[in-house]
Amino acid sequence: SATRLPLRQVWPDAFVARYRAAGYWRGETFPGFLRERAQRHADDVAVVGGDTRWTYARLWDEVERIAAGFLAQGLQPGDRVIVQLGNIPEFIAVACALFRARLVPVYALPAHRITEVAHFARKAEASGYVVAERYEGFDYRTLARELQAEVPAVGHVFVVGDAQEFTSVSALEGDRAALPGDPDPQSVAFLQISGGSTGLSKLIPRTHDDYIYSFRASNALCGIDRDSVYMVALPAAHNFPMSSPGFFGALYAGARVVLSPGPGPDAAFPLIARERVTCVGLVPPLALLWADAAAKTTHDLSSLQVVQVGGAKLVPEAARRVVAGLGCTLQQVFGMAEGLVNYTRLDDPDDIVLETQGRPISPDDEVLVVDDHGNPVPEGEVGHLLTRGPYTIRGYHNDEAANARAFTDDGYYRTGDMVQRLPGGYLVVQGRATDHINRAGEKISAEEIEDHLLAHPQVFDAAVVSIPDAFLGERSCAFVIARGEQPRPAALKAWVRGRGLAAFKVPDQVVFVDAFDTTAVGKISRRELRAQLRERFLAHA
Ligand code: J2J
Repeated sequence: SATRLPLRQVWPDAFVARYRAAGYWRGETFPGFLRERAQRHADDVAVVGGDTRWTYARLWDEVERIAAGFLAQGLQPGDRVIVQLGNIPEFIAVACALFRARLVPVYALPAHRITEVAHFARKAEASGYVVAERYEGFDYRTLARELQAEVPAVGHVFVVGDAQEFTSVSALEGDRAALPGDPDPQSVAFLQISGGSTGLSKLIPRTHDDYIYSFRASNALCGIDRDSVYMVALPAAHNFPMSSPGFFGALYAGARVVLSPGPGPDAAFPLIARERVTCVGLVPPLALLWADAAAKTTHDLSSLQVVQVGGAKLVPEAARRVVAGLGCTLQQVFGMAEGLVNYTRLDDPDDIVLETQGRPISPDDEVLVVDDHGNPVPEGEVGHLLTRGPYTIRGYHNDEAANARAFTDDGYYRTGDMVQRLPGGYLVVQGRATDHINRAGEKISAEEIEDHLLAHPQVFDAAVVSIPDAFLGERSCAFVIARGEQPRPAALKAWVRGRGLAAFKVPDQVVFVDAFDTTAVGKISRRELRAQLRERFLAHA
């Protein structure tokens, strides 16, 4: 049987006491609040997506049915279940059903493929996998077969739609009276996926108490109440549309969640008009696309009150275009799945909204800006951002080596971001200390892609670098030294794709070089090498 993993995320006792006393951790749980909303707002519409419109009562009914079905199929409370669903109502029903059955969702993105999903399955010691028959043209049952072949411990596969040899989600049934009581609020509710700056993605354990605090507090800062209509335009598995305030914040408020089948204006605008959407979260390139499309659209976007932009840096000039194009309040959001989320406030002056990435949610978010030696830098100077607080994790799941690197002895998370702190605690993101590519909000680890390139027989060495991109913000460029005959760039891209990775990780560009200039100071670090290559590339661009 699977190892019993620590299902409690442990903050030191003094911090637990402090976060409770301050009223951040209230002992609420996902099933607890959802059941209450189903009673109080029974006939209000909770979730809209595709042809589905679920009231709060109906959503809860689905949650109980699916939860009882998971247990009837043999899953045991505490088991981890990978959820890989797109922006469909079943995403929400399945996640909440797992909470209800005391199972632990592990969220994968629809873009992830076998290599990533198998890694999550091993790392989480997962015993279940939930997919849709098909999403964006891809058949996930194929992926399920590959996963079971690679990681046989994943014994249960559930499919939304035609299940073939697997178990159909819509047919799940079980004894609802046998469902367990609500979980310990301090227990781990789910595992979120990290962007992963060094090598493979890490798993982020979030508790009921800490996560619910983050979106309850977000609601107040983002203007979400029972009358709000929140649109999920980014992939629902992303922490941003899930919790900042996200669809969970919206459900907590008794508001309406509208799932857009795609992030672009074509999919989203008609839904905004039809459902009178009031709030949406976007990454910068999308926000700019929306702003341009808004000028030409015939759809009525006048219901939009707040457009949030985050996940990657929104430069002031782009921020101005977004405000001008969409004509509503802009909110910058600088967050991370590990915890800390910063918002510009809805009533902040224009210069703050246009030029900063906001300030933390909580008075108890502790933020340090330090130099390379860990010493605090003066206000206004750029340094490494470290943080701890009532919704920031103290460690990754099942990853001692990563924890030793990513957390200080006194429990601060090293975000890897370089920031400047202004008066009032506002942060401006000025770069990062780790080598990942932030491709329109999707984070790509340079090291992970280099490892896949190095596995190619015609690759002698490779360095993956982020290059500024007018549309994406950043794109990825692989500098490659060939071994023997030089492969075609397209062949190398296909190789990375063929290694079973998400499409967004395929290098946007491949540049062949004869050698890496590592002679000057003898051996240099990969990090220095990547920086050098970036500079060389930009000088010639
Ligand atoms: C610059 N960099 C940013 C911003 C994130 C809300 C919003 C976003 C995320 C997210 C999230 C940025 N300007 N406005 O989880 O709840 C970069 C930083 C950060 C990393 C985290 C949320 N907003 N970033 O993007 O876990 O480098 O979370 O450390 O995907 O994205 O990525 P992720």
